[in-house]
Amino acid sequence: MTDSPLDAPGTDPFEIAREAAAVIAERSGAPTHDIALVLGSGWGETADRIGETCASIDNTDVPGFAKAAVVGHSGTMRSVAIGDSGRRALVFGTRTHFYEGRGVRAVVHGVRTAAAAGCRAVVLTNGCGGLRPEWAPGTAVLIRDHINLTAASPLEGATFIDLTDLYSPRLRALAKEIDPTLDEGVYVQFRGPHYETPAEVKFAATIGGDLVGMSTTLEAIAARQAGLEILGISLVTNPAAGISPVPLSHEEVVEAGAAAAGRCGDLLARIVARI
Ligand code: 8IG
Repeated sequence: MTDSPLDAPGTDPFEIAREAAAVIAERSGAPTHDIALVLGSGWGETADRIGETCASIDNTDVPGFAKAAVVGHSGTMRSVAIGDSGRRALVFGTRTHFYEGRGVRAVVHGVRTAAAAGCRAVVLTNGCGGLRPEWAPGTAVLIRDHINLTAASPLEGATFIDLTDLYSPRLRALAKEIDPTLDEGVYVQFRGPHYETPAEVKFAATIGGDLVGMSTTLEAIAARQAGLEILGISLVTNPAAGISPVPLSHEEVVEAGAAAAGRCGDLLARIVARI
Protein backbone atom coordinates (compact mmCIF):
# COMPACT_ATOMS: atom_id res chain seq x y z
CA MET A 1 0.00 0.00 0.00
CA THR A 2 1.19 3.52 -0.76
CA ASP A 3 0.19 6.94 0.54
CA SER A 4 -1.33 7.88 -2.84
CA PRO A 5 -5.08 8.61 -2.74
CA LEU A 6 -5.22 6.56 -5.95
CA ASP A 7 -4.43 3.49 -3.85
CA ALA A 8 -7.06 4.06 -1.18
CA PRO A 9 -9.36 1.03 -0.77
CA GLY A 10 -12.25 0.98 -3.23
CA THR A 11 -10.75 3.68 -5.44
CA ASP A 12 -11.21 3.38 -9.21
CA PRO A 13 -8.22 5.04 -10.92
CA PHE A 14 -10.23 5.57 -14.12
CA GLU A 15 -12.89 7.47 -12.15
CA ILE A 16 -10.20 9.74 -10.63
CA ALA A 17 -8.82 10.27 -14.15
CA ARG A 18 -12.29 11.41 -15.28
CA GLU A 19 -12.47 13.79 -12.31
CA ALA A 20 -9.01 15.13 -13.19
CA ALA A 21 -10.05 15.62 -16.83
CA ALA A 22 -13.12 17.56 -15.70
CA VAL A 23 -10.95 19.93 -13.63
CA ILE A 24 -8.59 20.40 -16.59
CA ALA A 25 -11.52 21.15 -18.92
CA GLU A 26 -12.90 23.71 -16.51
CA ARG A 27 -9.59 25.41 -15.75
CA SER A 28 -8.36 25.46 -19.36
CA GLY A 29 -11.63 26.39 -21.02
CA ALA A 30 -11.05 23.53 -23.48
CA PRO A 31 -13.75 20.82 -23.24
CA THR A 32 -11.33 18.34 -24.81
CA HIS A 33 -7.64 18.04 -25.64
CA ASP A 34 -6.11 16.29 -28.65
CA ILE A 35 -2.53 15.27 -27.87
CA ALA A 36 -0.75 14.77 -24.56
CA LEU A 37 2.94 15.23 -23.89
CA VAL A 38 4.89 14.04 -20.89
CA LEU A 39 8.11 16.00 -20.53
CA GLY A 40 11.05 14.17 -19.00
CA SER A 41 14.56 15.35 -18.11
CA GLY A 42 15.78 17.79 -20.74
CA TRP A 43 12.43 18.31 -22.46
CA GLY A 44 11.10 21.11 -20.25
CA GLU A 45 11.16 23.96 -22.78
CA THR A 46 9.19 22.07 -25.37
CA ALA A 47 5.78 23.48 -24.49
CA ASP A 48 6.74 27.04 -25.44
CA ARG A 49 7.63 25.95 -28.96
CA ILE A 50 4.37 24.12 -29.61
CA GLY A 51 2.25 27.23 -29.30
CA GLU A 52 0.64 29.61 -26.89
CA THR A 53 -0.01 28.42 -23.33
CA CYS A 54 -3.73 28.96 -22.69
CA ALA A 55 -3.73 27.74 -19.10
CA SER A 56 -1.19 26.63 -16.54
CA ILE A 57 -2.56 24.42 -13.79
CA ASP A 58 -0.83 23.42 -10.57
CA ASN A 59 -0.61 19.64 -10.34
CA THR A 60 -1.81 19.83 -6.75
CA ASP A 61 -5.14 21.32 -7.92
CA VAL A 62 -5.92 18.26 -10.05
CA PRO A 63 -7.27 15.04 -8.46
CA GLY A 64 -4.64 12.28 -8.20
CA PHE A 65 -1.61 14.41 -9.07
CA ALA A 66 1.32 15.28 -6.80
CA LYS A 67 4.15 17.81 -6.62
CA ALA A 68 7.30 17.31 -8.70
CA ALA A 69 9.89 15.12 -6.98
CA VAL A 70 12.81 15.69 -9.34
CA VAL A 71 15.04 18.76 -9.71
CA GLY A 72 14.55 20.23 -13.18
CA HIS A 73 10.90 19.15 -13.47
CA SER A 74 7.99 21.57 -12.99
CA GLY A 75 4.91 20.64 -11.00
CA THR A 76 2.43 22.08 -13.44
CA MET A 77 0.46 20.97 -16.46
CA ARG A 78 -0.41 23.26 -19.32
CA SER A 79 -3.03 23.53 -22.00
CA VAL A 80 -1.23 24.66 -25.13
CA ALA A 81 -2.74 25.72 -28.47
CA ILE A 82 -1.05 23.74 -31.26
CA GLY A 83 -0.04 26.55 -33.63
CA ASP A 84 -3.23 27.95 -35.10
CA SER A 85 -4.73 24.51 -35.85
CA GLY A 86 -7.49 24.87 -33.26
CA ARG A 87 -6.17 21.74 -31.54
CA ARG A 88 -4.90 21.63 -27.97
CA ALA A 89 -2.00 19.83 -26.35
CA LEU A 90 -2.09 18.81 -22.72
CA VAL A 91 1.48 19.11 -21.53
CA PHE A 92 2.60 17.49 -18.29
CA GLY A 93 5.72 19.27 -17.02
CA THR A 94 6.57 16.41 -14.72
CA ARG A 95 5.81 12.76 -14.11
CA THR A 96 5.57 10.44 -11.13
CA HIS A 97 8.34 7.84 -11.27
CA PHE A 98 7.99 4.24 -10.17
CA TYR A 99 10.96 4.67 -7.82
CA GLU A 100 9.02 7.25 -5.77
CA GLY A 101 7.03 4.38 -4.28
CA ARG A 102 3.65 6.04 -4.84
CA GLY A 103 2.43 3.00 -6.73
CA VAL A 104 1.84 2.24 -10.39
CA ARG A 105 -1.56 3.95 -10.49
CA ALA A 106 0.15 7.26 -9.67
CA VAL A 107 2.80 6.62 -12.35
CA VAL A 108 0.20 6.23 -15.11
CA HIS A 109 -2.37 8.75 -13.85
CA GLY A 110 -1.27 11.41 -16.36
CA VAL A 111 -1.76 9.09 -19.30
CA ARG A 112 -5.18 7.98 -18.05
CA THR A 113 -6.18 11.59 -17.44
CA ALA A 114 -5.05 12.50 -20.98
CA ALA A 115 -7.26 9.75 -22.39
CA ALA A 116 -10.18 10.92 -20.27
CA ALA A 117 -9.56 14.47 -21.56
CA GLY A 118 -10.06 13.26 -25.12
CA CYS A 119 -6.46 12.83 -26.26
CA ARG A 120 -5.88 10.37 -29.11
CA ALA A 121 -2.08 10.33 -28.94
CA VAL A 122 0.59 10.72 -26.30
CA VAL A 123 4.22 11.70 -26.70
CA LEU A 124 6.31 10.21 -23.90
CA THR A 125 9.72 11.83 -23.52
CA ASN A 126 12.54 11.07 -21.13
CA GLY A 127 16.18 11.62 -20.38
CA CYS A 128 18.20 8.42 -20.35
CA GLY A 129 21.56 6.74 -20.63
CA GLY A 130 22.79 5.61 -24.04
CA LEU A 131 24.47 2.29 -24.81
CA ARG A 132 25.81 3.25 -28.22
CA PRO A 133 29.04 5.27 -28.03
CA GLU A 134 28.05 7.21 -31.17
CA TRP A 135 25.12 8.77 -29.29
CA ALA A 136 26.74 11.86 -27.75
CA PRO A 137 24.94 13.56 -24.85
CA GLY A 138 22.13 15.62 -26.37
CA THR A 139 21.16 13.03 -29.01
CA ALA A 140 17.41 12.36 -29.38
CA VAL A 141 16.48 8.74 -30.14
CA LEU A 142 13.06 7.32 -31.05
CA ILE A 143 11.88 4.44 -28.88
CA ARG A 144 11.17 1.46 -31.14
CA ASP A 145 10.27 -0.97 -28.35
CA HIS A 146 10.89 -1.44 -24.66
CA ILE A 147 11.91 -3.94 -22.02
CA ASN A 148 10.17 -3.40 -18.69
CA LEU A 149 12.42 -4.52 -15.81
CA THR A 150 10.26 -3.07 -13.04
CA ALA A 151 8.37 -6.35 -12.54
CA ALA A 152 5.24 -4.18 -12.33
CA SER A 153 2.30 -3.45 -14.64
CA PRO A 154 -0.43 -0.82 -14.68
CA LEU A 155 -2.90 -3.51 -15.71
CA GLU A 156 -4.86 -4.99 -12.84
CA GLY A 157 -6.43 -8.42 -12.74
CA ALA A 158 -6.60 -10.69 -15.78
CA THR A 159 -6.24 -7.85 -18.28
CA PHE A 160 -4.32 -9.20 -21.27
CA ILE A 161 -3.20 -6.54 -23.70
CA ASP A 162 -1.15 -6.93 -26.86
CA LEU A 163 2.01 -4.80 -26.97
CA THR A 164 3.09 -5.46 -30.56
CA ASP A 165 3.97 -2.14 -32.23
CA LEU A 166 3.42 -0.37 -28.90
CA TYR A 167 5.41 2.60 -30.18
CA SER A 168 3.44 3.64 -33.26
CA PRO A 169 5.22 2.86 -36.55
CA ARG A 170 3.16 5.65 -38.12
CA LEU A 171 4.39 8.27 -35.66
CA ARG A 172 7.98 7.01 -35.85
CA ALA A 173 7.87 7.35 -39.63
CA LEU A 174 6.45 10.85 -39.25
CA ALA A 175 9.25 11.82 -36.84
CA LYS A 176 11.87 10.49 -39.25
CA GLU A 177 10.31 12.40 -42.12
CA ILE A 178 10.78 15.55 -40.06
CA ASP A 179 14.30 14.61 -38.95
CA PRO A 180 15.88 11.86 -41.09
CA THR A 181 18.92 11.71 -38.78
CA LEU A 182 16.84 10.23 -35.91
CA ASP A 183 17.95 6.77 -34.78
CA GLU A 184 15.70 4.23 -33.08
CA GLY A 185 16.41 2.09 -30.04
CA VAL A 186 15.03 -0.31 -27.45
CA TYR A 187 14.44 1.41 -24.08
CA VAL A 188 15.10 -0.62 -20.95
CA GLN A 189 13.40 0.60 -17.78
CA PHE A 190 15.15 -0.15 -14.52
CA ARG A 191 13.49 0.72 -11.22
CA GLY A 192 16.14 3.25 -10.12
CA PRO A 193 16.66 5.71 -8.57
CA HIS A 194 20.28 4.57 -8.59
CA TYR A 195 21.90 4.44 -12.00
CA GLU A 196 23.01 1.05 -13.27
CA THR A 197 26.26 -0.69 -12.52
CA PRO A 198 28.44 -1.30 -15.57
CA ALA A 199 27.50 -5.01 -15.30
CA GLU A 200 23.80 -4.12 -15.45
CA VAL A 201 24.41 -1.96 -18.52
CA LYS A 202 26.17 -4.92 -20.16
CA PHE A 203 23.15 -7.05 -19.26
CA ALA A 204 20.82 -4.46 -20.83
CA ALA A 205 22.86 -4.61 -24.04
CA THR A 206 22.83 -8.42 -24.02
CA ILE A 207 19.06 -8.58 -23.81
CA GLY A 208 18.66 -6.17 -26.72
CA GLY A 209 18.61 -2.73 -25.10
CA ASP A 210 20.01 0.51 -26.50
CA LEU A 211 18.80 2.98 -23.87
CA VAL A 212 18.49 2.74 -20.07
CA GLY A 213 16.12 4.81 -17.99
CA MET A 214 13.67 4.95 -15.09
CA SER A 215 10.35 5.81 -16.73
CA THR A 216 8.08 5.49 -19.77
CA THR A 217 7.35 1.74 -20.06
CA LEU A 218 4.51 1.61 -17.53
CA GLU A 219 3.01 4.77 -19.02
CA ALA A 220 3.19 3.29 -22.52
CA ILE A 221 1.37 0.13 -21.38
CA ALA A 222 -1.38 2.21 -19.75
CA ALA A 223 -1.59 4.37 -22.88
CA ARG A 224 -2.09 1.27 -25.03
CA GLN A 225 -4.82 0.06 -22.67
CA ALA A 226 -6.49 3.49 -23.04
CA GLY A 227 -6.31 3.27 -26.83
CA LEU A 228 -3.81 6.11 -27.31
CA GLU A 229 -1.33 6.19 -30.16
CA ILE A 230 2.16 6.39 -28.63
CA LEU A 231 5.35 8.15 -29.64
CA GLY A 232 8.36 7.70 -27.35
CA ILE A 233 11.45 9.89 -27.63
CA SER A 234 14.52 9.63 -25.43
CA LEU A 235 17.13 12.29 -24.96
CA VAL A 236 20.46 10.61 -24.32
CA THR A 237 21.88 12.84 -21.62
CA ASN A 238 24.77 10.58 -20.66
CA PRO A 239 26.56 7.46 -21.80
CA ALA A 240 25.28 4.60 -19.58
CA ALA A 241 27.62 3.49 -16.79
CA GLY A 242 30.72 1.74 -18.11
CA ILE A 243 30.16 3.00 -21.67
CA SER A 244 32.25 6.05 -20.77
CA PRO A 245 35.04 6.05 -18.13
CA VAL A 246 33.46 9.03 -16.30
CA PRO A 247 30.96 8.45 -13.42
CA LEU A 248 27.37 9.71 -13.80
CA SER A 249 25.99 12.77 -12.02
CA HIS A 250 22.48 14.21 -11.99
CA GLU A 251 23.91 17.72 -12.47
CA GLU A 252 25.52 16.64 -15.76
CA VAL A 253 22.22 15.13 -16.82
CA VAL A 254 20.41 18.42 -16.14
CA GLU A 255 23.14 20.36 -18.02
CA ALA A 256 23.01 18.13 -21.09
CA GLY A 257 19.24 18.49 -21.08
CA ALA A 258 19.45 22.28 -20.88
CA ALA A 259 21.95 22.37 -23.74
CA ALA A 260 19.70 20.22 -25.95
CA ALA A 261 16.41 21.86 -24.94
CA GLY A 262 16.06 24.19 -27.90
CA ARG A 263 16.73 21.51 -30.51
CA CYS A 264 14.46 18.96 -28.80
CA GLY A 265 11.71 21.53 -28.39
CA ASP A 266 11.79 22.38 -32.10
CA LEU A 267 11.72 18.72 -33.09
CA LEU A 268 8.78 17.97 -30.84
CA ALA A 269 6.85 21.06 -31.92
CA ARG A 270 7.21 20.06 -35.57
CA ILE A 271 6.09 16.51 -34.81
CA VAL A 272 3.11 17.60 -32.70
CA ALA A 273 1.95 19.96 -35.44
CA ARG A 274 1.60 16.96 -37.77
CA ILE A 275 0.32 14.15 -35.51
I1 8IG B 1 18.80 11.28 -17.47
O1 8IG B 1 22.08 6.32 -17.27
C1 8IG B 1 19.20 9.40 -17.09
N1 8IG B 1 18.26 8.63 -16.57
N2 8IG B 1 18.49 4.12 -15.47
N3 8IG B 1 20.31 5.23 -16.37
C2 8IG B 1 19.03 5.24 -15.93
N4 8IG B 1 18.28 6.32 -15.95
C3 8IG B 1 18.82 7.43 -16.44
C4 8IG B 1 20.12 7.50 -16.90
C5 8IG B 1 20.93 6.34 -16.87
N5 8IG B 1 20.34 8.76 -17.30
